[in-house]
Amino acid sequence: MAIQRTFSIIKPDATERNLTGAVNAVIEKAGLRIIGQRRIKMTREQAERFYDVHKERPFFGELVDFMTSGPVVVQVLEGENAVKAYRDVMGATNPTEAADGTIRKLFAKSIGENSVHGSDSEENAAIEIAQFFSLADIVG
Ligand code: DAT
Ligand code: MG
Repeated sequence: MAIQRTFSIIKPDATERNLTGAVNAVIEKAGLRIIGQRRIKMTREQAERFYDVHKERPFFGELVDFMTSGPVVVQVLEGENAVKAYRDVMGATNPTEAADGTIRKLFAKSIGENSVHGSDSEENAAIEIAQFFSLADIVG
């Protein structure tokens, strides 16, 4: 498998508890390199666009409220098979179903406040990275 890039967000429940470094330690221990990183406060417009695929789901409003409730850290991660490698180390969406040692098992508060986002395909990774980063801010 080739070296790949994926997009990550450290969500407001994690930044609020000062867990950015703790999440990054798990990411780096999994062999992924953080090659772009920025702390931002998402606007509603950004969050709605980012989660557009979920706009018909009953939790959409709650999700946008949460993602705009505090600072997030947007990241570009690089490594071998990075999309799947990051999904594996994130753990299941619902932290009660997440495997031991995963970010969501370690830190997530609930299925909604689940500490991290990671792209689900290489195609979506490219779209999501472009939404938050310019090329000059990614240094591999
Ligand atoms: P993932 O973040 O694991 O890719 P997803 O794409 O299905 O999961 O959903 C995006 C986010 O929406 C998820 O991280 C948290 C929220 N979410 C998903 N299912 C939910 C539910 N049943 N109730 C509340 N929030 C939910
Ligand atoms: Mg998803």
